Amino acid sequence: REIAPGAVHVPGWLTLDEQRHLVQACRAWARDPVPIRHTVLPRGGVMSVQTVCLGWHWQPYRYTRLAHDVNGRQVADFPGWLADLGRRALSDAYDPAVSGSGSTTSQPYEPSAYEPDTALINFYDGQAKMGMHQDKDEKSDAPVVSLSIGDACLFRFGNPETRGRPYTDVRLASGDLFVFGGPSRFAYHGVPKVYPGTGDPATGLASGRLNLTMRVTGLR
Ligand code: MD5
Ligand code: FE
Repeated sequence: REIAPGAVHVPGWLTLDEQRHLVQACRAWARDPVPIRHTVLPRGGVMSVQTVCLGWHWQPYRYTRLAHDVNGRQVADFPGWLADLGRRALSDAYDPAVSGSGSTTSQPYEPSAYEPDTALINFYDGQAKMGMHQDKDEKSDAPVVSLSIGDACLFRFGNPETRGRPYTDVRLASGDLFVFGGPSRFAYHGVPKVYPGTGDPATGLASGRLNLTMRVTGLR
């Protein structure tokens, strides 16, 4: 379903096997080489979400190779299989036959040209939230691919102009794909609520919500 031009939600895109594989991979990345942590914001706030990165380490508001604010180590490489999954995500999200998206903004980006070089893996416990924000630390307007596993959440997708209305509330559940491209790439968005107990333990995640986003930093 196309939520806004270039913003496409594909419910149940990941198979249970793919979700299990991603949960296992995220479990390993959450320990080594840089442990998952609550990001501390420059003004002293602590995010309720826990984050670990691949390829490039994000700390507000820049990307570095070394996790200076955690243990100083270089983050794990962005694996080729994950980039392949990202290209498949783009190609399905912008394929009207798969996503039901209108033809108006289909294929705002050529999937085979997509080379994501960073992933942010966010873990939400039952109380975690993410306030409305824009992702503009990337020096590229390539789409963001977002994958959700575990407990469902309320995802608030806004507009590129203001933090407030108009916005569209979407429930993101385990296995859902969301692609943010074209005019939606720099829209405000947030996660006001997680719905504890709504995930399937068969994914390997007993509680909480995992969100993995792939991005192009535009750095080298
Ligand atoms: C989440 N993550 O569920 C959300 C979903 C983040 C973040 O917001 O920054 O880690 S991904 C939503 C998203 C990410 C990047 C760009 C855009 C939306 N967008 O351009 O609208 O943990
Ligand atoms: Fe974001």
